Amino acid sequence: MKTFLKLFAIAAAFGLASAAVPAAAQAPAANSVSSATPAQVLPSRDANAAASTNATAPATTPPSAAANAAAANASAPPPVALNPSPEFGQPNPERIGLQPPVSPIGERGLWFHNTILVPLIIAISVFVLLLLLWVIVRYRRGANPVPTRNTHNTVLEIIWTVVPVLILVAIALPSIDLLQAQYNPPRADVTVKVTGNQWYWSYEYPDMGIQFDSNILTDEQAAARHEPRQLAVDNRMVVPVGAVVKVITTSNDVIHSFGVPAFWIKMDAVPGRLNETWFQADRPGVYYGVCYELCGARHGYMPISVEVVSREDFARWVASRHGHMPGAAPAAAPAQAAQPAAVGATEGTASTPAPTNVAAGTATPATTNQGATR
Ligand SMILES: [Cu+2]
Repeated sequence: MKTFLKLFAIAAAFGLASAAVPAAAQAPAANSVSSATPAQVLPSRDANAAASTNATAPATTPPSAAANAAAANASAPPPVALNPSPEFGQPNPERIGLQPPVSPIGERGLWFHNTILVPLIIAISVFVLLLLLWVIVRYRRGANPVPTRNTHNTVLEIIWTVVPVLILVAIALPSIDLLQAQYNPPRADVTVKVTGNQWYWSYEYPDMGIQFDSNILTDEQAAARHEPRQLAVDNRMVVPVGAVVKVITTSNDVIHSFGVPAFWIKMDAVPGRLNETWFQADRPGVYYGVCYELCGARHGYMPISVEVVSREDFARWVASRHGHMPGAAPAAAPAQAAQPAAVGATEGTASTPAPTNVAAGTATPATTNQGATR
C-alpha cells in the first residue's frame, strides 16, 4: 500500500508540473488581444431588424425568413463575402481526423487528442489484444491438461491497479487544464447572442445594435455561391479575426445546440436560459457548423456559417448593418425601461409563455450586463 501511495504521489507531482507549463504559456497569448470594447448602452435594435439581406429564401421557408426577404431585399449586400476553403471550417471527404482548429483552445484540444488520447488508446488496445492472444495460445487447454490452482498474485494485482490509475491521472491533469482554459475566457471583444429557432438561427450583437436571422440556402443557391450544400446560409455571423468573441446561446422554442468544429465550441441553446461559450478565431475565412441537438423535423437544415474577417472589414460590415462599433455613440437609444421588468416575469409565470419572454427580455439586459463585467 505504501508503494502504491508513493507511486501515486510521484505521478501526481509530475503531472501537475507538466500541466502547469502549457497553462503559463497560454496566458499571455490569450490576453494579447485587447481592443477596447466595453459594453455600451443598449443601442437601437429595431433599425437593424430590417437590415437582413435575404436574397431568396429556401423552399421551405420559415416565417422569419419570409419576413426578412420581404423587408430587406433593398438593402445592399455586405461589403465582405469571403469564399470558404475546403481545407478549413467544413467537412472534407478526403480528410482523416478532425477539422483543423483555428482557435487557441482548438489547437490545445487537438494536441490533447492527437498526442495523448489517440496514442494511449492505440497502445492500450494493442496491449490488451497481445495479452489475449498470448493467454489463448500459452494457456490453451491442450497444453495445460491440469489447470493451475493459483488464485492470487499480490504483485500482479498491485500493478494492474496502479498502472490504470497512473494512466487516468496522466489524462486527467491536462484535461482539467484544458477545461479550465475553456471556462475562463479572457475579456470579450465582441459579444454575440445566438438564439435557436425551429429551424434557423438569430444573431444579435447587443453592443453594436445589430440583429438578423440566418437561414439555410437551397442547394442551387449554395452552388451558385461556391459554398457547400446544406451548410451555406443567407446571413453569416461575422466576427473580427483575433478578437475574443463571447457567444451567448439561448432558444425561442426547443433545445438547440450551437457548435462550430473549427473553433472547438459547442453549447446548448436552452429556452429560458443563457449559456455562454467563447472563441478566438486566428485565421480569416468561413467556418461552418450545425445544430447539434435533435430539435425537430428540420434539425438538419439549420446550419451555422461564421465569417472571420479583418477588423477593418468588420467595421465596414457593422456599418452596412446600420450598427455602430463599441465606443461610438449609438444612433438612437430608445427607452428600455420596460425591458427589465420582463426579465423578472420570465420565471414561473404560467400565463406568459417562456419563449416569448426569452426573446423579449432575457437577452437584452442580461447580455449587456455580462458584457460590462468582463
Ligand atoms: Cu436545432
